[in-house]
Order: sequence, then C-alpha cells, then structure tokens
Amino acid sequence: MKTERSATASHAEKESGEPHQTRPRDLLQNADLLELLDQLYLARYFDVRLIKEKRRGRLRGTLYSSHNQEAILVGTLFGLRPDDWISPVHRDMPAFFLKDIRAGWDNPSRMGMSIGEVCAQVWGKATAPGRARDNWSHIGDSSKGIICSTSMLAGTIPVAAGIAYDFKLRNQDSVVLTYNGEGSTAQGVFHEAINFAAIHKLPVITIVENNQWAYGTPVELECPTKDVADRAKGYDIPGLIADGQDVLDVYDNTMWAVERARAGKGPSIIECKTFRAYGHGDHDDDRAAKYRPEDEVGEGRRRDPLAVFKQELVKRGVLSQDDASKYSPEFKNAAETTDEDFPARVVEYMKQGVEFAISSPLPDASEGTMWVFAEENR
Ligand SMILES: Cc1ncc(C[n+]2csc(CCOP(=O)(O)OP(=O)(O)O)c2C)c(N)n1
Ligand SMILES: [Mg+2]
Repeated sequence: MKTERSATASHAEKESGEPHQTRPRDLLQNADLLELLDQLYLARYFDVRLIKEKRRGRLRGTLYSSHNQEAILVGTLFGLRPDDWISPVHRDMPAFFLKDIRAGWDNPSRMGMSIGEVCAQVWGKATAPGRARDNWSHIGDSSKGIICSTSMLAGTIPVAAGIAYDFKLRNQDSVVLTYNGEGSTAQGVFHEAINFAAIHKLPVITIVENNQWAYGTPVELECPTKDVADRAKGYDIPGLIADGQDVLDVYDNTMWAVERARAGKGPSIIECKTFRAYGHGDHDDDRAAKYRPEDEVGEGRRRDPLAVFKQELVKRGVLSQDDASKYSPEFKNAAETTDEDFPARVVEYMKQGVEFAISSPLPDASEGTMWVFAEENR
C-alpha cells in the first residue's frame, strides 16, 4: 500500500501563496481527539459484532466490511456541520450513524441515523429505514442529509452534484460528501458528474476510498495513473491524497476541501489510500484468499488505523500507554476479538442497536408492494 505525504499543505500553499502554519487538526482539543478514538472503536466494533452475529446464524444477507477503512469514515465526517449532506455506499455502513454523532450519540434530533435504525436495517426489520427490502446500505434520509445509496457504482455523485447545485442557487454554504471506491471512478457517470460540478463550482467533495481492489479487480486494471487523485487534473480541481490509515490526515484534507467548497471555490476529489481487509463481501472471503496474495494482505493491514491513532495520542501525551493498551482490537479479525477489547461505551451503544433490531417486528406481508407503485398523497 502506498502512503504518501498529505496533499493538503501543497494545495493550500499554492492557493494562498504562503505555507500554512495551522492545520485543521491543530484546532482539535484533547476531548475531540478522544472522541475521534471512540468513534474509531465504534466503527470497528460495529463490523466485528455483525460478523460474529452472522456466524451465529442470527443474520441473513451479505456484509460489506469497512474493517481497516474506518479512519476514512470517521475522519471525513468528524468536521461536518449538521446541515451538510453525505452519500455513503456499500463499504460505508457506519457512516449512516456516524453522521453528526458529535451532537450526542443518543441525541434523537441529531442529523444522522440512530444505531437502532441501522441495526434494524441489517436485521431486516419493519423499524428499519428500508423496511426489510434489503439488509444493507440501500437507505437514505433526506430529512437528515443522507442521500439514498444505490447499487449503481458512482450513481450517487450526480445526485450529490444536484443537491450541491441547489445549495449554490440558494446561497447556502453547506457541502455534500460523496463516498466511492476507486473502482467506481472508472464509471462514465463519475466523469459526467464531476465535470458538471467543476464547471459550476459546486460544493461537492468526492471521497475515493482506494482500497486497491474492486471485487476481484486490482487497482492497476481500473485506473491508468498511479494515483486515482490524478483524475482531478482533467477537471482543473484539486486532487488530494490522504493517508487513509491516519484519521488526522483524512480530517485535514477533508476540512481543507470543505472550507474551500464553502467559500464557493468548487469541488475536490480526495483519494484516501487504504486496503480492503477481507473479501469484497463476506460471500467473497474464500475466493479473495485465492486472488489476493497473503503477503499483499499482510502489508495492506500493517497499519491498522486504530494503532496508528493510538500511537499518535500516546506521543502527544493525550493517552497514557496504560490506557492505550487497555483496549486492543487492532490487528485482530472479528473472531479473535472480545467485548473487553472495546470501551464499555462502545459495546453498550451497539448493544442498544442490536436489542432494538432483535426485538423489532418483521414487516407485514401486506407491505409487499409498498414503494413499488405510485401511492396516493405522495
Ligand atoms: C455500475 C456497476 N457495475 C458493477 C457493479 C457490481 N459491483 C458492485 S461493488 C463492485 C466493486 C466496487 O469496487 P470499488 O468501487 O473499488 O469499491 P469497494 O467495494 O472496493 O469499496 C462491483 C464491480 C455495480 N454495482 N455497479
Ligand atoms: Mg475498491
């Protein structure tokens, strides 16, 4: 996996003409840093817990793990405002509940989904946003600024651009973050949408989670340039590169692009370099073990985002070595972790979601045609 210097400084320097002294991370307080850490634990625990639940036979459908990619979700969402919008896709399930979570994990009026709603979705219950049509990310909520995910790769970028266009027409300085895998950047619609956003200087930021693989296709068969971020050159917009294992680097790059977009200067692409921990979905784990060399997987998972951030916090004196060692899910697969590897706050929060999902009813069969045909009063 390539890890490169953040492009934040170079782009910022180019535009302002002088070196940037203060990075967005420098404005974070110790409490913010510890909250970032808890959110990383939470995203990891969500993943681990679902894998275990599936193995116990309590879940149906496919899981698309975000293990090893959590710093991208946490780092991009952390600095957003409640009125900003996002469009997550299959690899971003935790984004649905991480959006606006700083307003309070249990705050019912925050502009993100609750853990209960997201778990009910995975369990396929009537209380889920998708009401059991699907067990995964085909959900959204326009009242909370979440664009409904579709299976058509890159299909939400034009929707994001449309919403950003609306912000521009209304002189509203909100932004839209759209999440995509690197494979999705090879779609024609990616070009159309970003071209449109660049021409109209729309406040839309395309996050590319470059995990090196699109299903069984390696990145060099998806993109002709070394960096996917280079696609930005064709639109004369910034193409930033973030270390996707480093939550602070992701945060810096995102905040730089967000501030630029709020100021009316238009879209950016942020390529976050990472590595997909498992198969494409859990149905692909066995096959992935054959098409991906073991040493490549070992190298790709060498820098666990939890370990990278904990090391930084210890270095800064924000976390003691003892506290850093107290919870250690990093470098472990789901089956190797226990609840003791995670802070109680995180385990309790997820427990709430799981219990809500399990105790929720299945939808009634009479709902079968709901949302299929035009309904009255819509
Ligand atoms: C237009 C389109 N083509 C193919 C697919 C099938 N498909 C679903 S996910 C996927 C791989 C996506 O890879 P990437 O964009 O890199 O995201 P990742 O899964 O690695 O996060 C493919 C080919 C699809 N959903 N949509
Ligand atoms: Mg990929």
